[in-house]
Amino acid sequence: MKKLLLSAILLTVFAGLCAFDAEAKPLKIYILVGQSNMQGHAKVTTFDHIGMDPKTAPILKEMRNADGSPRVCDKVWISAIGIAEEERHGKLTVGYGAERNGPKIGPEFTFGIYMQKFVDEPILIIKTAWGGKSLNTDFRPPSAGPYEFNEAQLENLKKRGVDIKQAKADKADKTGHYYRLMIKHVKGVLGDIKRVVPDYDAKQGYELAGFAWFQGWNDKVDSGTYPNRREPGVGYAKYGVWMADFIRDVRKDLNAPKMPFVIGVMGVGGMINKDYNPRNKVTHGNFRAAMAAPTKMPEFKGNVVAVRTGLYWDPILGELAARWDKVKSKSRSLNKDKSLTPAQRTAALNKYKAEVYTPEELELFRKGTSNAAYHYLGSAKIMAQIGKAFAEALAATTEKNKSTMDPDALKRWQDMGFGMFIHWGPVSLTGHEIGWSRGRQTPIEEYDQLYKRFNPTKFDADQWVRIAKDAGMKYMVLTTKHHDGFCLWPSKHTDYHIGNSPFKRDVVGELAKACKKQGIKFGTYYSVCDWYHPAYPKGSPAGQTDKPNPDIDRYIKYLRNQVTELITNYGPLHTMWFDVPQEVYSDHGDPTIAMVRKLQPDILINNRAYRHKQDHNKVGDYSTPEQRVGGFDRQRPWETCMTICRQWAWKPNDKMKSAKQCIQTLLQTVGGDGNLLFNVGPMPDGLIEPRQVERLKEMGTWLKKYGYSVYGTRGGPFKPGQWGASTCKGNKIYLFVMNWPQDGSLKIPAVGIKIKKAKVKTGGTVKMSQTARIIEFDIPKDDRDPIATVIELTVKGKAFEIEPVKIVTKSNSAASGKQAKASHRFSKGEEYAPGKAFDDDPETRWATPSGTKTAWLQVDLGKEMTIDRALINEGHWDRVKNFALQYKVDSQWKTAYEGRKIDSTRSFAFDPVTAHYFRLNIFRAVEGPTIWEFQLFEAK
Ligand code: FHN
Repeated sequence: MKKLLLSAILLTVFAGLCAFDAEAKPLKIYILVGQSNMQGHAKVTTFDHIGMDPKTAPILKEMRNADGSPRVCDKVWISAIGIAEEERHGKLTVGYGAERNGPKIGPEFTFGIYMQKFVDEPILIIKTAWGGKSLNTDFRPPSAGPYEFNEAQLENLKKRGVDIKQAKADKADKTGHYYRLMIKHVKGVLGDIKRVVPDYDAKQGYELAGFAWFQGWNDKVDSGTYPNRREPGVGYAKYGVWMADFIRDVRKDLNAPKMPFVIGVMGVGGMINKDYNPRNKVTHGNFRAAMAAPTKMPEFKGNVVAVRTGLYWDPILGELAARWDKVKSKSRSLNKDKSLTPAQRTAALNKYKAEVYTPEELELFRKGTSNAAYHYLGSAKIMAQIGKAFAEALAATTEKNKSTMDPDALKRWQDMGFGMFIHWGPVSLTGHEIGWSRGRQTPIEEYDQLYKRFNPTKFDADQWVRIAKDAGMKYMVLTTKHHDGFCLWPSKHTDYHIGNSPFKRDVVGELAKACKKQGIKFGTYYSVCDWYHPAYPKGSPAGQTDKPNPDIDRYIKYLRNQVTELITNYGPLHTMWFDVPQEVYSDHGDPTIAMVRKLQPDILINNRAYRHKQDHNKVGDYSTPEQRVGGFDRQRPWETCMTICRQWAWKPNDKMKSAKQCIQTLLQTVGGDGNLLFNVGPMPDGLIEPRQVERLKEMGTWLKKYGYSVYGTRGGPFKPGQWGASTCKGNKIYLFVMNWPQDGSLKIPAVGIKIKKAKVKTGGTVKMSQTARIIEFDIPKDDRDPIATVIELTVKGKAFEIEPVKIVTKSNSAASGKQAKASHRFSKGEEYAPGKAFDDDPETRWATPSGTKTAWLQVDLGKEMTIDRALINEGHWDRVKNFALQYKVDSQWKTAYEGRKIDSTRSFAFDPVTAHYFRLNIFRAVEGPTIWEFQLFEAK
């Protein structure tokens, strides 16, 4: 009995500790510092207003219990000073804003709620915030040195008869006082965490996981310290310098060198745009830029971010508040009118109010505000969003720094290898290209009305998914919103969506469901650029026009809301396929990526989430070569996206690729260790064109037979080329021989592998011989498959561990390896020399400087030869628009063949001509032409 009792007691004690779970991680501690707006002057009485906006209503749900009482966070502790005489500490709830006329909240309430959600562990917030404090003096960090009065200030003090010495002494006293108070309090709390977090166990330790700074007002209005406030980049530059000092000193003093920082950039009045109050536009703009300056410093890249709080300003409340200033001055003037009785005064004031506000407006103003504009109107709606944004930004920074692509998700995706891309929307009614035809082939007004007659009644998501499955595709990516801004799901963040078309049905939803049902992975394409959305800076045609009221921050908010909607409503998605991030860079892109990862940790994100200043292949989880097969690469995951016809969206009688082209493209892609995302553009009635369905079925038929050589394989070890491509899995290598060398057998470098067995999977027999250097395969012509002869090789050990090698099959081009010269060269080096077009290696090319519009490439065959056929490989560039194949006779160039387009690899036959020198003369190219292979074949 006694033993049972003892173990019961132990159990409860242990259970108690479990609240903080035995293998408790270090307690994450977040520090919130600033002045009155970090104190927080948003009264709890303004909470209801949050619920009146569908966008913020979900936040209110997190802030209140079902019975409407404020939430008390069980796993968030807080210690706060500066909000009241004494320190306040306990479980986070309302009332940790400024105490006077409370209860109030600052950013700490939603910061704590959302930060705890992000980290999913107990957290501690230490908040030190005092009203009316500046960075230049009160929070001045030690390494900023003493405060120096400038000439103008000293002048001014003298004029006011102030004792300079005393003034300097007073300033010295004040200098850094609140910086030291902050550090002292934080260290005090860290010294005895159990005092504020009863369940804290010193053994678990703590981690200073983030710092949020929300200050600014007292510096912005300080024309003494910042005399040239109107000078951009100069006026407030010192603030940025001291802010950087502050970050370094805090990290040093708290021994947290890597602690991520969020700077809450002032945003009273909203984002600075043409409607911003002109009186303050310049100075406020300069000050906000100075506040965010540290985020641009290399040492702070990725670990100091800015949150532009203007995003969360409520313009309606702001406008109502502006009117209240009139009421206040009216009241002041009535108060001065001694002829009025109090009752008359009140009546007059109420009459005036009724002129200024409608009853609804006054109600809204009362409901939504509780303090002055510089305290963000005391609006809990604004403060709650700011707190959440601070948490998101810190989580994003931390997340980004932990770069968390889910490797298993990547493996699953690579094993799939082949997916369907779908470009669709009301534009299909026109047969022109999606997005790009807006303001070109189709006037903008007409384009934007297309959805009113978009009614694809034959749309059947199950049928599309079946077509993809029958094609051997394992995943699908749909354009949920392309550059034209139209949404194929009933988004609650815009009216420009399928729900407001005659069709009404949720295309994204139905397709996501159908994919799930048939075991196909579903992903969403989402265009970052939006030439339709008023806040996105660029417009149609082709993003080459400027919008009248650009507001990139507002647009990014819209983008993040929609991306969240897609993941939340239709997830889990296998990928978020962003596109054309024209005006969006890392400062907006990284937090978006982190947000997406947070919403779905195993999602894959492509490399078009934002424009990377140096190398777009550093963005996201995989690269996306377009309309060309990417280069062999086993390090950086990649996926070629390509159209089955020419256009992305449906176009009547668009030129469709042959089955051979389609299947060879797939094999060249997986042979390069890439995935192929093959695009169809469904018709406006909702059907995928029968001829495209047929073509896809042909691919499916091939994959039904030989899919084992594609799915779950890796590219190589024999790199793709004109000869073909190879994949490997386990101890198998699959050769896809697409072009047999003219001299008969395929010779591949032995690379130290012993082929134990070779089997022709496409039928027939293979004669294989191997020496230490070369392995030779020969298959009778009749057994060679016109699309790809599949030869399965069995090797000892893991085939993937064989060092990848290139197979350059000597073409029987008369020009192969011959002397070459050209009118232009991309660079002095050999890399893009003319000879690269005659080396039988489809991975090398002759290139010309960008902007080159005409050029020629000449080869010396070494003697007179009679030629009647040429092959030109322009890779994926499609730049040559008019050219001639010429040969020199009596030092005159004559034309053997003239053409308009090469477009990837084409061979041209012409009447036999005899000459020593031949050239490709390019009369017109859209961009610096580049040729990967130029081959000439003797007339038989
Ligand atoms: O402009 C788009 C185009 O319409 C299409 O969506 C492709 C797909 O990768 N991406 C852009 C062009 O790079």
